Amino acid sequence: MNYSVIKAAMLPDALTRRLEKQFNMADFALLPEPERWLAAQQARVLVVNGESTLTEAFIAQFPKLELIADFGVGYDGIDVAAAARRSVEVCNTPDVLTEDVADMAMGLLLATSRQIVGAQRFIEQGGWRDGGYPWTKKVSGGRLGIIGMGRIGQAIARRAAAFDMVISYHDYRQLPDGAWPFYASVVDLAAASDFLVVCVNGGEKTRSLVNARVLAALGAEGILINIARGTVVDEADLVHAVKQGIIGGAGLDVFSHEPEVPAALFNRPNVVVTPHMASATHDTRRAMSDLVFDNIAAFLAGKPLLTPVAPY
Ligand code: 8YV
Repeated sequence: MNYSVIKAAMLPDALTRRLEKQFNMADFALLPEPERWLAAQQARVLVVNGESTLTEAFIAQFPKLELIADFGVGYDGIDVAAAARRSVEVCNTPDVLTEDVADMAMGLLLATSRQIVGAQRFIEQGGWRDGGYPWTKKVSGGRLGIIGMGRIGQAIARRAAAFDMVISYHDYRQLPDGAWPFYASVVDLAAASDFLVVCVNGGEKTRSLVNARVLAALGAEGILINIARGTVVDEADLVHAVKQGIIGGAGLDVFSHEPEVPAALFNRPNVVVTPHMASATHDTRRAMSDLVFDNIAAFLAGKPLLTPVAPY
């Protein structure tokens, strides 16, 4: 059996079928030994997703590996430097999911600030019969701090501009065009914001970038939104801040130990949680699938990758 393409993560069924048909792709986790060992010796391409963890030791199991194809834009779980040392290329799925993730950030921002989920629970539990729902926090015209002004951050800024929001940002570098005020310090950005949206890359460089100090600076009226990676926010500090009213609320699509979500965040009117679904629309998941397929097809035909990644 020829195992040149190996699936090492959850992928959409249609993409899996297409890769199986075209490249005879095998599922690493499902292969029985000794076929699994044989597959590892033969594999030229590994297909993974944005939640995958590929350490140097994991990559070393595949001596003939040439490409890691990531079904996702985030590749913080892949040791890209270790891959590069072995001349293994990495590709991801940028751009095609930008608008969906930005939509989700705005959805969480509105749902959390206006307590849309809590208000639905209020109706379902019969609360409306005893009076109206408590007043909530105004979004339009508010001060929005964006952590990570890349493609997704800028897509959020475009949407927020239509809500007349006043936008500032933090990034590891200041953008050359200076369209929005830049804060070198996340604490200072939080102190100057009513809403703080996390859309920076995950990984060691940004681990716990949003911590107790940042949350204290955001303050008792402030709302935190995270559509990036759970690792960027110190989850214990966040839970403490929510429980103690140190921040006003949180809208979260990502968590530190997915699929586990701290139960302390449940059933609070000022907290909205979703299961890492920001890019999970039919259109976008199809576009991501096509991009993964096209990258692999190009690579195996000896052509350049469509969307290679550079180590960060
Ligand atoms: C996906 C993501 O949920 O693009 C990313 O980095 O985290 C998401 O779009 C993930 O890659 C699918 O498993």
